[in-house]
Amino acid sequence: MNVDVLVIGAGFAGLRTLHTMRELGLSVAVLEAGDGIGGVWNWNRYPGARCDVESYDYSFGFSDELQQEWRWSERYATQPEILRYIDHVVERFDLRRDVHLNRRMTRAEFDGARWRVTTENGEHWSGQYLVMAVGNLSTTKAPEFPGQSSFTGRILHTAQWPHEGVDLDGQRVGIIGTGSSGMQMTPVVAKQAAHLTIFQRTPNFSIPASNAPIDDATDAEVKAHYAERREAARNSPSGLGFKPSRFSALEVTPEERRATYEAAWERMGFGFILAYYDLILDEAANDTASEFIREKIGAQVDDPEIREKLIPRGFPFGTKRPSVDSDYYPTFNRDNVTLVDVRTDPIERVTPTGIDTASGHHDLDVLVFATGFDAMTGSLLRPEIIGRDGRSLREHWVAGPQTYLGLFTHGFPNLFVIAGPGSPSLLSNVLLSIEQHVDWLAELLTHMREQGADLVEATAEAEAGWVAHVNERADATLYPRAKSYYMGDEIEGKPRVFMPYVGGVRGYRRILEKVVADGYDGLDFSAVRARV
Ligand code: N01
Repeated sequence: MNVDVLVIGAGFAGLRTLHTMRELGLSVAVLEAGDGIGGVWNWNRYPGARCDVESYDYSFGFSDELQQEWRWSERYATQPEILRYIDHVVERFDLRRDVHLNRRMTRAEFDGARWRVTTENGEHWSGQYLVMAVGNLSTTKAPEFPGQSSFTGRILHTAQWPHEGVDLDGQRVGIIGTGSSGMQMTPVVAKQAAHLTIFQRTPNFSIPASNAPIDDATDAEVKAHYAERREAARNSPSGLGFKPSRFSALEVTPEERRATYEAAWERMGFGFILAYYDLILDEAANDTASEFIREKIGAQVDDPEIREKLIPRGFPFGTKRPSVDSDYYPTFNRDNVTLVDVRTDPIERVTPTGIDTASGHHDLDVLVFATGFDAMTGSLLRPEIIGRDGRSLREHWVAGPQTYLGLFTHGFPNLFVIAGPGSPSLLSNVLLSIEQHVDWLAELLTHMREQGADLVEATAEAEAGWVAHVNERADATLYPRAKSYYMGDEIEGKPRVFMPYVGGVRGYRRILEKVVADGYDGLDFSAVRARV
């Protein structure tokens, strides 16, 4: 089937692209690998899954009617509530008819004018534009331990959770991984399971979510000032509306600093990192925050040995994506919960009845992998994408993602990546970053139509300049100090480069605006009439 715009992925990014491109009068088809709409929110159905960005901000801002009519029930929405919201959006804007489920793109090739796409089920599609809306955390990572196939219980991955749910009542459950997914799941599963064993490799920093139901007065207040809230988010570094402090953590008294941290701990979630402007820039400044959080984590755990295992050390707070938790640490005070530190007590093998670590055997009925994703590039490099001159994206990105503005790749005309590597993406409220990209692309395509251009491609110079800028900005921060998925550390052999853009949502928007003001600087347009 031939359309103007082929979109890969029916999560928030794909749906927003569909809606906006349709409004431009373009024909659009969205190909989705899964059997449902919703992207990560369709896949990640593990118990306790919820968003750690506030509901009012983690929602579409393009329609005032939509944001006025939708009623969020909690400060941080659960996965089922977000999926209901997505469903509402799909119905309200009549999106379903252009979404094609169970169509995993396996190959895309540029033929000089259009993108020719093949799906796993053998279908052929073509589009003048190819929009990759595949998400940054969508290709799951599932390590294989020796003996794993002999396990007689059930093996699950948080990001491929069965739609019908899993009854964990009275089961002996093991969870490998203590990132956001593992941390969210732990307190919920501990209440259901007969016994829960957590296999932890790297203890991470976590701030309390301070989740709460939203009452009518709060809802009315937010909705009365929604436009200002969105504007504040757009003008903040992370798209969460938090303004960074103008002060250094090192220029205030210890008493002042403590009061600031106490307030941030109670309310700010991710915003904690902005309590002082230099927390992510200066190690001594960061140490003050890291130490405060370590103390707070320790205070929640009774047993000194377990406490010691849970306290993060060896990397600055915020450099490895922190979590926002609800009762994670007190869960380790329960009698039915065991913590295994696999750095000192490594997993040796999976047996038919559980896991053998160096110190002994752990009986399990269910083994959950909360081991995360091949982040940022996983879903872009899994399919074969062949650009101009027969060069593949895998070849072009062999040393790490090469993009201009995180949107374009030289040699791949009319291919756009939404909220991908080289853009604020995972360092931002990704929903806001998605909308920023889609709106900017809509402007670009309108410009192309007005100019009679069919193709747009980043120049090699613009791409090289942007990659250098992304790295320079990252190197001026503490981010590269941690082993993290921002740096590609989660997958062995992945190039070690910093992938998101640290310049912030507001700074990035200014760059996008300047590119337009400078006549789409860094982009080449050509008028080869598309062959359909
Ligand atoms: O994945 P992760 P996640 N042996 O990569 C461990 C978003 N998210 O699914 O740190 C033992 O963070 C690994 O250990 P280590 C959010 O952006 C959002 O939890 O590599 N352990 C780590 O502990 C988040 O950051 C929400 O040493 C192994 C864990 O598995 C992102 O998704 C909710 C291992 C993986 O943590 C990913 O979170 C949930 C091995 N071989 C997720 N391999 C929201 O609320 C890996 N690990 C929006």
